[in-house]
Amino acid sequence: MTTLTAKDKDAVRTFWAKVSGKEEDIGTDAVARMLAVYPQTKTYFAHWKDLSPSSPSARKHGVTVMKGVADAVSKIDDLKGGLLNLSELHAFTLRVDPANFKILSHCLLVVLSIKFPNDFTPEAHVALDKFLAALALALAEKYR
Ligand code: HNI
Repeated sequence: MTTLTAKDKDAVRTFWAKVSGKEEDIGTDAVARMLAVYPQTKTYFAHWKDLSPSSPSARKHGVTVMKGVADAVSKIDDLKGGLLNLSELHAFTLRVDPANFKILSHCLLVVLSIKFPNDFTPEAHVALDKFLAALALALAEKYR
């Protein structure tokens, strides 16, 4: 995996500053897309009352995920160490197949590109793609 350069990290932090205040909408859209486009992801949310992409549960989970991503941005220099607890939760308690981390990352990238068409330059795209790949890898850390 390509490592994040200092420039990439700066680009991620700068982009994330723009996300601030819009987390709820972005997270909701990303989770809604995940459920709609990759319906196999619904298996993890069988306990929700309503599994449709526009459900209050999807919105709530969107907020949760975005808090996790924001936390990861703050730990960008040590994602593996910083996200150990979250990795453990997904690996042992929730038992989420790590393939799904890539799916959600992709959905998030799509939503960011739609919401911030001017800021989503090729450089920002590369940096965010690398960051989300590193985040997915860090979340998968505890699986073995
Ligand atoms: Ni995920 C709970 C962060 C991907 C299924 N998830 C959380 C929590 C955070 C979080 C934060 C709350 C933890 C707590 O309660 O202490 N999840 C993230 C992040 C990503 C991610 C940052 C990737 C970018 N999670 C996924 C994926 C799935 C997933 C891809 C399944 C498709 N997560 C869950 C489930 C829960 C969860 C299930 C429990 C919450 C619930 O409502 O059931």
